[in-house]
Amino acid sequence: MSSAILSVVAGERVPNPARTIASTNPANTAEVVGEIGIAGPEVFVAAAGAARSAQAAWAAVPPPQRGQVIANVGRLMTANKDRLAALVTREIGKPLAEALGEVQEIIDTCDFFLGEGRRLYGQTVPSEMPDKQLFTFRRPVGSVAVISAGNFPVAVPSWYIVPALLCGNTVVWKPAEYSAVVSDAFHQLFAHSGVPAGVFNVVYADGPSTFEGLERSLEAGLIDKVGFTGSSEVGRRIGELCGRHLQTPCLELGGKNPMVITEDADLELAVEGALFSGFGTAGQRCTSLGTVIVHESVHDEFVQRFSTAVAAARMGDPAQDVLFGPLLDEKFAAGFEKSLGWIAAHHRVIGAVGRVGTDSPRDGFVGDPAAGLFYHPVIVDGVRPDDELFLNETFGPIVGITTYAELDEAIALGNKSGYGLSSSIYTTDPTKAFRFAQGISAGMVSVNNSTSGAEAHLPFGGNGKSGNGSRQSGIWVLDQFTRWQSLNWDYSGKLQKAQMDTVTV
Ligand code: UN1
Repeated sequence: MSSAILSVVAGERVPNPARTIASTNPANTAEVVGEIGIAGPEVFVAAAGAARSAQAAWAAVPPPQRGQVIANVGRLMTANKDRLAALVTREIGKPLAEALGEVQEIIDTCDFFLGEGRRLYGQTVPSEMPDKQLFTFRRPVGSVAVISAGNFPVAVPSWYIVPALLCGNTVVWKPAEYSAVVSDAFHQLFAHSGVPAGVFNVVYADGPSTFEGLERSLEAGLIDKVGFTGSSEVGRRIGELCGRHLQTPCLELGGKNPMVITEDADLELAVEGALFSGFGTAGQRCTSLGTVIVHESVHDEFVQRFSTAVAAARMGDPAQDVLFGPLLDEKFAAGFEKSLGWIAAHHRVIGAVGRVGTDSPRDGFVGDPAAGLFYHPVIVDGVRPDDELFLNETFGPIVGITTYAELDEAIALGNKSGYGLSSSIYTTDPTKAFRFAQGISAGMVSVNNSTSGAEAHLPFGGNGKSGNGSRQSGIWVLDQFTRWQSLNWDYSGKLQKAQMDTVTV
């Protein structure tokens, strides 16, 4: 189909896709947002080849000038903020206020890294020997493959692409198919910002073609680093593939993020935090709240207040003022229904469960419930530590609740799932807050705030099943997209041998 969105390799659209799919509006599944041409693995390999060919020239551009290109990206994102956010809302059903926040996140990321173009510091290091000086330099890694999920189609890819480009790398990006219309608008704004053809390539492909294309590219030596955001299952496969080629990918995977509420917590604040991180974005953030671990003495009051707040929350049409809209697409809806199956089999659930339809109405629903992939928010009280719901990410509007008596027990429960992305504690006692932060194995800890809401200049990433320890954002991500080179410069005029000619006093 000639009007389909096509992959871009070396600045050119790649014609004749293997097939075409429709990206639909999840709030109104009858509405097609765009047609996407899905490429075969050879297009991924061609894009990796283009990235490889373009890399040396891009790395030769002085970093402050690359920083200027990143500044242009930030300006164009600002100028197109409303348009892009509206497209995010239409294509993945994210409420408009959140979609605007998401575009703000790439603007903040550009803001941070444009200045890094003037820093990208190395060090001078003293030598053991006289008349010798040592230095360190950050060198670009080379060509980077970015494979990103569509729940944050603007912010999450920007965490890889912006610093990767700034550091002198070239990029092959494989965005999620169900957010490809947003991805195409995103990619065009980079092209208009002065990113040269071949430096940033985009491939619209399905999972199997991406794996095959990535494997072939790694074998051909065309990719030096992979950045992936998505499920732990796919992340493990990518890690295995990269490991065979002696590469360490940057993996940002799932989460089962706990929120501990202590006996002295401000319950109103905790309810607000649990509502936002449990049901905001329909629970489809990797940082969404998984399980509330509440002190037994305040359990009943918390549950009562929380369920009242959830019942009163507005949901529905994401273009309006709602807490959350539909699930991302049919595939995510099917996955969530599967989770609801095992939940229904093992738990007594508060309130309605399943798809909100005309036969299953909900107070506070805005818009037409039958038109989209809308699901009732689910609270499961009395979750036990060996329950599926306690241990596995559900990626939908479900929050589990369990109780504890001693803080150490709450921390152990918080670590039990084996994920370790985000976490939160509501307490008025600083000692408990610090003890929690020290004991919880999570990349991110919030005190008196929800589990979600990263800032663009703080390290983002997780432990255990949530990743391989890599961190994104801020200066920390520079270690993903550069490699340290040491340089030793001897001006003594003779061969000095380390250790052997070391001067001792
Ligand atoms: C994700 O879902 O992959 O802090 C990332 C947050 C968001 C990012 C979530 N800004 O929750």
